[in-house]
Parts: sequence; C-alpha cells; structure tokens
Amino acid sequence: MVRLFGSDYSVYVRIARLCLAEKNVAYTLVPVDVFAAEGVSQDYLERHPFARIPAFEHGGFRLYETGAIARYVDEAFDGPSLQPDDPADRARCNQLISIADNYAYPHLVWGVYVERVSKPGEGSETDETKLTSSLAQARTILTALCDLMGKGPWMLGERLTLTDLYWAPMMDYFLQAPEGAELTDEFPVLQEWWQRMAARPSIVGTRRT
Ligand SMILES: N[C@@H](CCC(=O)N[C@@H](CS)C(=O)NCC(=O)O)C(=O)O
Repeated sequence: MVRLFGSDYSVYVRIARLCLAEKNVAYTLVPVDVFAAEGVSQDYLERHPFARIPAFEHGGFRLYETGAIARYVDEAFDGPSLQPDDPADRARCNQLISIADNYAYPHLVWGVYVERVSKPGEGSETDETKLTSSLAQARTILTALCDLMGKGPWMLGERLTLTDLYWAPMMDYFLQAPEGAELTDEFPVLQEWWQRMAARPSIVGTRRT
C-alpha cells in the first residue's frame, strides 16, 4: 500500500521513514540513488520532476516534498499525532521544521558533515572555507534551536512531533564531525534530547547500513 522511494543515506528519506515508523505504518523502501553516475530514471522523474528523494505513494496517491509527506502520513494514518493541537505550538513546530530545511540541512549536513566526514572518506579534499563558514552558522542555528525548544523530553514538550523527526537525522550527521560534536557539547539540552532520540526504535531502525 505504501511505497517510499529513496536511499538510506538521505536525511529527507530518513525523516519520512521516521514518520512512518512512529505511526507504525508498513511500507516498502524502493531504492533510488539520486547521486548515481547515470542519474535517475525517466520513470522516477515522472514521480519527482526535481529528481530529489524521497517520493511517496499510498494506493494511487503520489506525493513528493518531505514536508507534505510527513504531514500526510501523520494525518492519514492512525497512531499518536505528530503535530501539536494548539495553534501556537503547531506554528512553533512548523517554524523549527523550516529552520531545519533552510539553515540546518545546508550547514550542519552539507557544510559540516559532508565537508569534514563524507568528502575525506571518499578521498576528496575538505573545503575549509566552506566548513569554517558553516560552523559559524551552526552556532547560530543551535542557539536559535535551543532558544525555541521546550522543556522536553522532546523538542516541543511532552509529545514527540515532526520537529524531532526533522532534526534527528540532521543532528546524527552533524555529530559525526568532531567539530559538530564539540559544538553540541556547549548545548546540554540538545545533547540530552539527542540521547533520548538516539534510543528510539525508529531511529535505531533507520540507521544507515
Ligand atoms: N525539498 C526536498 C528536499 C529533498 C532533498 O534535498 N533530498 C536530497 C537527499 S537528502 C536529494 O535528493 N538530493 C539530490 C540533489 O541534491 O541532487 C524535500 O523536502 O523532500
């Protein structure tokens, strides 16, 4: 019934998988590698004209863009709601997702993890200028996040929300860079949140193999 197209290395595919897992929805992960030398197939471009991952299908309903997929999964399936009911809390949830999309993903994942961990691992050189600039941005990002976070145990309080599911895959990559781990040490609230997240079965079950 539910198919998700993408690869386990992808932050956004993992966000969608976390939503499905937290809602207890069975799905098939159909492999699509957007970084393959040959590019993506014409078939896949019909699902996602921007050639990104993930793409999603439920019955005959096709969808792309993780924000839409995540909210659809939350609203179309039973299980604990992953969005706050209160309008102000829901706005905060959407604000933190937007910060993750627009600032955390480019800087924590591409600027820090890819430059410091992924590129050297593949024999490429780190762009130190990019790394330094993203690390400066990372301090602003983590400060803003901690200013907006609730008292826990989850980012917005008692209920696990889409906010947690967006930030977790990005923080998981960021923490693999020594500079990322060192900076996160300065934010104990975030550290504690990550320890709780890292133990959730949804996170354990979507680790890259
Ligand atoms: N706005 C898209 C972003 C998805 C995205 O950027 N996915 C990455 C993998 S994590 C991708 O497909 N990158 C391929 C590329 O940049 O060419 C969403 O929310 O789904």
